[in-house]
Amino acid sequence: MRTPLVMGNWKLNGTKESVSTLIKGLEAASDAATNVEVAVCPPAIFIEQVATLTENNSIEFGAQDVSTNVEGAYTGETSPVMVKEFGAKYSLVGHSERRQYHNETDAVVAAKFVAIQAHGLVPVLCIGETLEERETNVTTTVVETQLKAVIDLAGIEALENCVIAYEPVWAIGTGKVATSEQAQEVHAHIRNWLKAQSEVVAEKVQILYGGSVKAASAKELFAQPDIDGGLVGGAALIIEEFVGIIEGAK
Ligand code: G2H
Repeated sequence: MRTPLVMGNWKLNGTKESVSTLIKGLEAASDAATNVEVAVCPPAIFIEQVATLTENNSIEFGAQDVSTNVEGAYTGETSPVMVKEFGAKYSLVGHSERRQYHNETDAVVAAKFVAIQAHGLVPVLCIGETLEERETNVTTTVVETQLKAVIDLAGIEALENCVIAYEPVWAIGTGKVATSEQAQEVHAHIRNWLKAQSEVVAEKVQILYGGSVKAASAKELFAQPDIDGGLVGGAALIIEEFVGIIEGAK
């Protein structure tokens, strides 16, 4: 059985005060949900604060992005080693906003995936199609291509120790959540496609759904056999919503 994972992606949001309020508001729900793992991905500058605030509770944390480089003349970057030093467990990689606004290609995403694992973090590999791609019926080709770039570089075994987040781009921050049937269909396709390469990976890998998840939609989404939790953006910034989503994963 795969443990459900509910992960908040705070994107470019937060203040020292709101970070503290959010973590304090989440810890009781996280500690009570013994069969659900709860994690947050704050902006890099708040990682130290989150590390301190999560020392005595069950909330895990990760970065939203890291460099492929460990150190050196790379202005503005955050190293996976730095993130690890503060006790992070995860790093997102390949979020569609990174692909879109920072021109991250499948090759860049694959290199980051390898760097994240090499330095002891678990990559949360984000994949998903645009609206145009869905409407032209190439959703499965798109997600396979995005996965294949990582498998070609890292090997299929590397996916034993990662999380996949299926995030249809058309559902991100738009309020348009994929129906549970639409999401399950793609999740099942991903798992079957992986199964043809490794049964162990297919059984083990958690596949999260992301894209406008709310407390009201979480329970039905998470009840699907191939949906192992959620990557949550906007609703992760509202304590009651995020707690409701955690409840939906129990
Ligand atoms: C998708 C998701 C979190 P939101 O980007 O990664 O954000 O829930 O706001 O659509």
